[in-house]
Parts: sequence; C-alpha cells; structure tokens
Amino acid sequence: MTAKYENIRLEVAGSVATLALARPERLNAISASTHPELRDALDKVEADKNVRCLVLTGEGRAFCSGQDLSERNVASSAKLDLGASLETNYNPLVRRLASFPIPTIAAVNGPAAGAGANIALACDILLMARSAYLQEAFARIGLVPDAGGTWFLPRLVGLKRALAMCLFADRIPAEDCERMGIAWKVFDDEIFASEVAKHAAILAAGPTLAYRLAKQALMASGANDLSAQLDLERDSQREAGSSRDFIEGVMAFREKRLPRFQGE
Ligand code: LHQ
Repeated sequence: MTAKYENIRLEVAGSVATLALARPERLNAISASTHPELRDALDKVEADKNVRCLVLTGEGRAFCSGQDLSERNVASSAKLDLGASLETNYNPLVRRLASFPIPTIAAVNGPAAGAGANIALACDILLMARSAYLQEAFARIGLVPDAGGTWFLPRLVGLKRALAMCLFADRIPAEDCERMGIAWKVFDDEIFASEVAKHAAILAAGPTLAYRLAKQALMASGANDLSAQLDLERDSQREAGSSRDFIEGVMAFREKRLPRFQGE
C-alpha cells in the first residue's frame, strides 16, 4: 500500500511501514504543510495493527535538512514566533516518535541537519549510510537546538560532546556518530537500503508488546531512581509475562526453533 501526500510518501509492505520525507529538491526540508501529512501518516501506521516497525527516511540524497528556511520572511517587520511552530508541530512530533508503540528506525541516508537531525534522534534506532552526517546546524543561523536535541544529545554522547556539537555546529560524519553511540550501525551506501530492510524485518518479526514496554522503561529511566525503575520493570514484566509472545518464546526455546512472534 502506498499513500499519496504532497510532501511525504508512506509505503506499507508486509509489517514494515516506510515513511519518507519527499521534497528532495530542498533536501527534504520540513514545511508547514508537511506536518499535518506526517500526523496523518503516523495515525495510519499506528492504526494498522499489522504494521510492527516504522522506518523514517528521506528521498533523494538527504534525510532531512530541518525546518524549511525559505518559508518564513525573517526580514519582515512582523516578529516571527518560532516557539509557536515548535509548540504546534515539532514538539508533538518528537513526543510521538519517542513514544511510538512500535519500533522506529531512522534510516539516515544522507544529511540530517537542524530539526532533521533531532527527529532522527527521536527514533529508537539510527542506521546511517557511510556518506551521511548529522549536523546540529542551529547555531549557524543564530538559533538554539530544538526538536529534542538538547535532551537527547547529552544523554547519548555526554554534556561536553553535546556542547561541542551544538556550538561548532559541524557536520558529524556517520562513522563518528557510530563511535559516539548515536548511530547503531553504518553501512556502505550501496548496501544501505538492503541493510535497512533487513533490520526492519527483524524488528517487525519481534515481540512488539515487549518492545513497547522496554522502550517505555528505558525512556522513563532518566527520571527514575533505581527503586522506582525496579518497580516499573516488575510491572512491565508482569504485562509481558501474560502475553502470547512470551509463551511462544519459551516454547520455541524448548523446542530449539525460532519463535514466531505475533506481537501481542
Ligand atoms: C533548503 C534547506 C532548508 C530550505 C537545504 N530549507 N531549503 C527552526 C525554526 C522554526 C521552528 C522550528 O525549528 C526550527 C528548526 C530547524 O530545523 S532550524 C535549522 C534548519 N536547517 C538548517 O539550518 C540547515 C540548512 N541547510 C544546510 O545547511 C545545507 O543545505 C545542508 C548542510 C543540509 C546540505 O548542504 P549541501 O549538501 O551543500 O546542499 P545545499 O545547501 O546546496 O542545498 C541544496 C538545496 O536545498 C538548496 O537549494 P538550491 O535551490 O540552491 O539548489 C538549498 O537552499 C535547499 N535547502 N536545506 N532547511
């Protein structure tokens, strides 16, 4: 199934949904009209219970160049409220991706700059093509990192590296992203698409309910002390332990075969 939009493309093949930003002539910059399309596509993915992995990527040579900078007349005398755009569009998108009920892969096929970099960070797993890079480009245009960058980065790479990434606003090559733990894996450009497909297929065949609970627990860990986190793990395990996938997992282990998880 392929859904038609103006600025994005949604394709569902089996249990994997691929959502591609599709304005390659602007390196997939996000315009105001992209946001409602993204919301609609994410609604569709979430409503389709057969879909068990979401891949977010970009068409053409880029992943995403962030906010469309040609959209706003910054020189006009009317003051721009960039906070409103975050409040209405970017922040709900980042919250939604970070808590999406199925595993999410950012398939970073090329440049990911500004909010484009941070939207990738909001996904569960980053896979990067060797030629790709992340750039916290904000300082270059006199802005502050947004779309969750100031939350994700220090947790991923430590405060000092996060500061350097944001203040110098340099391009961080894929291999450095992998070395710092931002990207899970880097693949040569020629095999990138097939590796993304392989990784997505693995997650789409996994125990979706247990994945969701694991994500929730990991995301909650930053605000919890050990005792509260142990309580959360107990509750999560209680829920996972009553799932059909748990029964299947143990049966498969005993029968020395691969499990056939249904996601529930
Ligand atoms: C673009 C863009 C773009 C429009 C490339 N817009 N056209 C901000 C404000 C409000 C609220 C919410 O939050 C935000 C968050 C943000 O995301 S702010 C940060 C926005 N992004 C950036 O600052 C990055 C801007 N882009 C770049 O620095 C470069 O294009 C990168 C480093 C991504 C790639 O460089 P190159 O490979 O050299 O490509 P290019 O610069 O030649 O771009 C190709 C075309 O794409 C070009 O158009 P043209 O007509 O000249 O061929 C660019 O103008 C266009 N483009 N990014 N964000």
